[in-house]
Amino acid sequence: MSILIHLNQADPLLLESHLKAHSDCPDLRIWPDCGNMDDIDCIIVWKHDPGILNQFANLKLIASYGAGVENILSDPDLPQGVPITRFVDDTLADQMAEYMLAVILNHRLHITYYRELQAASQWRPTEFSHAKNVTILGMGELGSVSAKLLNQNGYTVSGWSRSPKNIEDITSYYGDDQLEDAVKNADYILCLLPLTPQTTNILNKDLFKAAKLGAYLINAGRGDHLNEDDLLEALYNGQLSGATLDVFKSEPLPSDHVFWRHPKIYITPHISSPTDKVQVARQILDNYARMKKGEALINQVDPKRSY
Ligand code: NDP
Ligand code: OXD
Repeated sequence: MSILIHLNQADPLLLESHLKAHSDCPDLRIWPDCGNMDDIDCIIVWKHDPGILNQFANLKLIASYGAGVENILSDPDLPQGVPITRFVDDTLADQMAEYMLAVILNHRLHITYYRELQAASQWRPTEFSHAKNVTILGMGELGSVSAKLLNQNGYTVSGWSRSPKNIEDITSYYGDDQLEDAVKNADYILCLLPLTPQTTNILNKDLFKAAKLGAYLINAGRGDHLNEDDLLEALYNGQLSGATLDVFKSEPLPSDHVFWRHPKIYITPHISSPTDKVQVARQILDNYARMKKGEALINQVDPKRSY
């Protein structure tokens, strides 16, 4: 049997080389060169073309190349009952935590601002901001590690999730009823939620109004968490002081999008935590072996909760 690699906006050949480095790697095919479709019992996907997954009669495993699985779960032709796994790894969580700390430091210490002043040959010292209250929406694999790193760096951190958390020195809020309380004292609101029907559009004007005046938003979850018009309005009326966005409704962000030229918006091109190819290759082959032996899979997604 064979594994099919179907990646958009990621390099299938690079992943193939990392998979092939392992002696237990089975036959590999790269979309669209599937060969006999009945040979395929596992597909590795990232931003796959919807409608293809139900074409493989012997499919036993769908492995996401990344952590987020909303593209898989929202595929109307998703074959029912085929297990889905996602990428969970320390490297992913550590990178995200570093990104969050870097963005906050950049904002508090005005680093990018000085680069802009340099371009205009301007010497204009400004005090550091002492704002150090952070609320993280989504306290899973990534959010909890970001919370700990920020706390170790002297930030007062709260987290919001579906279920309560018990992490030393981190205040836990949970459930829809506690969302407003979670953000009301935050200088920085970080979104590390999965995209689900419940979290779509969650970064909207109600949340911004509930937040502390002048809060700063960092979204590394998904573009569809954000109501773009509400963000523009909140930046215009000062409800939010700025935003760093790593993810967008449409990626790459179209060149005529208003965000590119907005003075209070900083853009990074979905790089806050890229998949580590070495780790993902090993993890998928381990799950492939487990699937073959009928053993429990690691990092299996629960389609009922959509993440
Ligand atoms: P996890 O599944 O480990 O964590 C998800 C967290 O969100 C959990 O704490 C969960 O609560 C919480 N959550 C889910 N639904 C709700 C809800 N309705 N209300 C409140 N809380 C909710 O995911 P990861 O941490 O691994 O990844 C999170 C997301 O980050 C990914 O889905 C992806 O979209 C994004 N990502 C972005 C990357 C980038 O480069 N920009 C890289 C990797 C991931 P509970 O703990 O109670 O279950
Ligand atoms: C992911 C991502 O979900 O890169 O892994 O966004």
